[in-house]
Formats: sequence, C-alpha cells, structure tokens
Amino acid sequence: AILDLVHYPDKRLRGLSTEVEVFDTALHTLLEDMQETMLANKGIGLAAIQVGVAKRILIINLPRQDEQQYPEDCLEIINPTLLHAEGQILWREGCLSVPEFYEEIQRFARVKLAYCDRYGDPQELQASDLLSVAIQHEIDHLNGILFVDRLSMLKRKKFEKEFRKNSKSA
Ligand code: QAP
Ligand code: CO
Repeated sequence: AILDLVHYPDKRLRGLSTEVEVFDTALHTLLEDMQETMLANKGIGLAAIQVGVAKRILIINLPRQDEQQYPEDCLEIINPTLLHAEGQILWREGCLSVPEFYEEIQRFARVKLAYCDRYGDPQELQASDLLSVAIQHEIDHLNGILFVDRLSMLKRKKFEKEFRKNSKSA
C-alpha cells in the first residue's frame, strides 16, 4: 500500500524513533509499504517516521547506471549504529518530507555501520559516496534531525523564506 508522507513542519519528524524488537510479518509489510511509497514519490531513501511510524527503520534504493531503480536493490536497515565515519563529501540533498527544496550538505564520505535485516539477523555495511550520504540522511531522521537543520545560518534563512512563500501559494 502507498502510505501518506509526513511533511515539514510536522512535529512527528522531530521525535526520537525507538528500536525494533519484534521482527514479524507486520514489520515486513511495513517495509514493503515503505518501498512502494518511496518509489511512488520518486524517492531514493525513506525512514519510517516519514510515514508516521516512530521506529528505527530505513530503506534506500539507489538507481543503477541506467538511472532505473530495481526493487531487488532495496537496502532494508533496522536499528543501525555507526561504527566508523571518515572523510568529507558535499552533496546536494533533498527529502520527501521537505518537497521542492534542495541544498548542499557536508557529510562523512565513508561510513561503516552495523544493523539488523528484516529477520533480526546482524549485518555490517561499508558505504561511500551517495550511499554514505543517504545512510547519514536517513539515520538523522531516526533522531529527529532534518537535512535543513545542517544548513549554515544563511542558507537556513533562505529555506525558511522559500518555505513561507510556498505555504502562501499552496
Ligand atoms: C535522501 O531523498 C537523500 O523534494 C532521500 O520533490 C538525499 O529521496 C539521500 C524527493 C540526498 C541521498 C542524497 C525530494 C522527491 C526525494 C523532493 C529523497 C521531491 C521529490 C528525496
Ligand atoms: Co529525508
């Protein structure tokens, strides 16, 4: 099912999501609904709180060289912990919860993380470039942080001005 997205400035995006403790079919259905919702909205990453579920769950599905997204490429990351982060990278980010706004954000270039898969089995992953950026962006959601929180004061003002302008016309 395609779920409703939670949009800025909804307060639910500011809460701390809690760890998944039960890896049951309800979790698998949520993961599948999240993927359907992400693809329907042309997203490459989504955290559960963006569909109103305050659990430490995120999915990422990066396009391949042919610019297509393949369902079998979808990464399902539950209860992630960063083990290592290094280097710096600038990437122009967007967010399904902050439509129509994009800005460059500085992130770690490479990360290593531990997490659980949909069955509760422990996994590890090393990521660089866009995947590293996507992981950091989505882990921020689990902690109530949006990419616009990481803008410089000047660019944050630009965002707030654009947001107010769009709210008036919408
Ligand atoms: C997070 O973002 C991300 O404004 C995922 O109108 C961002 O999928 C990962 C989107 C940057 C890596 C790099 C945004 C779709 C999608 C919009 C997204 C919009 C339609 C954002
Ligand atoms: Co986002």
